[in-house]
This record gives sequence, structure tokens and C-alpha cells, in this order.
Amino acid sequence: MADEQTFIAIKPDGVQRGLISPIISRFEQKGYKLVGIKLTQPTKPLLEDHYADLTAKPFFPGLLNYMLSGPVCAMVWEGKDVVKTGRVLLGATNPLAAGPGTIRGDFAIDVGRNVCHGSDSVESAKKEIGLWFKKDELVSYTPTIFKWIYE
Ligand code: YYY
Ligand code: MG
Repeated sequence: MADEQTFIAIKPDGVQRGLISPIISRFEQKGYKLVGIKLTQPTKPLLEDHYADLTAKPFFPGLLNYMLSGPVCAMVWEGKDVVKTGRVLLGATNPLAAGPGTIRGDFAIDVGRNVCHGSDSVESAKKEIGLWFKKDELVSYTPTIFKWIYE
């Protein structure tokens, strides 16, 4: 579905390392449409909700501290199969296992500093977009180049 949406976040290390623009470029160059973006300092309750399925994991306290360590660039990207393809653009969770040409493969080494987040299903994308964005923070428009991207 061309109007599928996913939640992509540039984590605090990505923001600190000046990786906002190269990460945005990967999604723009692919042909996806940015419909929401903000720099935000996430709170503990928000992150506990966002990572609710991971609270029992041994790495959870470290993950929480990492995600609380600075502003995050929160985004919503839209386009055909963007949830699955967005994860492909990010690369494997462990950057050492992520292929070259992927964001984590090109820009990161440690799993606990893997620079970006992407929703893992359409269902979690809906949940995450609702957690991080208010409805009026998302825009609706048709890029004029779309006829050159979609057949
Ligand atoms: O969706 P994704 O971010 O690729 O991985 P998840 O399994 O959802 O884990 C979320 C987040 O937790 C991951 O991006 C880094 C961190 N993490 C970790 O620090 N150590 C692990 N062994 C696994 C995950
Ligand atoms: Mg995940």
C-alpha cells in the first residue's frame, strides 16, 4: 500500500554524530515521503511504552539510559511497503551483522549504539506513530515527482 507509514527514529548517538541528514537521505533517495519530523527528548514513560516488549531483557536498563541520553529525531515515512523496506534500509539490529549499504552497516559498530530505530510491523508502526506524534503533527501531500517513482 502506497500510503503505508512507518516510524523511524534517529537515536541520540545518530543525532550527536551528525547523522540526521545522511539517514534522511537514504529514505528520500529511495523515494519515500516524509510526513512528520521533530527533534524531541523522549521521557522514560514514553520509552517504556515504546519498548514495552523488551522490558524484561537484560539489556533494557542500558537501552533506556542510551535512549534518554539526548534528543532523538523522530520521523514518519510513507510509501509502498515502507515498514519492511525501512528495516532493510536500516540493516540488522547488530551493526556488525548489518550489510554494507545499510545505515547500521555503514555507520555503526555496537548493538547498543546502532543509531536508528524502525518499526517492525504495520501494527507496531501504528502504535509507535501514535506514541511519538499527535495527529496534527503529520502532513498530507503528494510530491510532484511521484509519477516518476510509482508506475
Ligand atoms: O528492532 P530493532 O531495533 O532492530 O531491535 P530490537 O530487538 O527491537 O531491540 C531494540 C533495541 O535494543 C536495539 O535496536 C538495540 C537494543 N538491543 C541491545 O542493546 N542489545 C541486544 N542484544 C538487542 C537489542
Ligand atoms: Mg524493534
